[in-house]
Amino acid sequence: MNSTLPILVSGFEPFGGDEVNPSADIALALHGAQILGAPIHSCILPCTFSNSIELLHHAIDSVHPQLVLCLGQSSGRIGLSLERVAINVIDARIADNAGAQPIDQPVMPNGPAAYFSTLPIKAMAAELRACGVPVSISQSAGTFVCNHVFYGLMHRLATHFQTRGGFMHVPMLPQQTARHPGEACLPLDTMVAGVRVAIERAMRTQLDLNETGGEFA
Ligand code: PCA
Repeated sequence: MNSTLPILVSGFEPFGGDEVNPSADIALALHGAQILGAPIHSCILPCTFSNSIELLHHAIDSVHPQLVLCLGQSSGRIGLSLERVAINVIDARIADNAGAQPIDQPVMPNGPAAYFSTLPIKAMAAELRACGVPVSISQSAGTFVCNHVFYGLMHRLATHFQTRGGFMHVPMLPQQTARHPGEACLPLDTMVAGVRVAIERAMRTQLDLNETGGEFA
């Protein structure tokens, strides 16, 4: 892998009535930084089914990244959450930012049922743990716009063999807990540092660690 090729990091605009989305703040904070000599390009995606994948693909085509990490805000996750799999289903619990609420639709009508992340998620999780950042492996990215974009990313990268990609959900920011009582949160600085560490470990790791990130049902 050519380590000087850029890294693409995406975040989402706020949704569901929130005024901020930590994924966008993290992506913007990393824009222009370098990791192991590779410049980071960030883009903010709309929280819409209609054009989020198209805009991500446009960013991939203009940046030519060696690695893509898409970020999204989660609810109910304690720390940073590395997604294992994107599924070919949309089942929106709320309307997206354009008012669309598709139910039981495929992301790609002729696509496979699922794609796995091609990032070394176990190694990334181990690195974050070693740095004291709360982290877990997630077996489901949900069925809303994050899973949609994750699926669209992996569908595109399935024929871009030089580019690895995956998805990380992040918890809320402390200022969001007034609107979301009881939700876990992390300070922005901790999440920015954590995403940086995770990307760096991914760049240094070709073969993922063989350690458990599994769960009981
Ligand atoms: N989180 C939502 C969509 C955008 C975001 O940041 C999700 O988990 O699907």
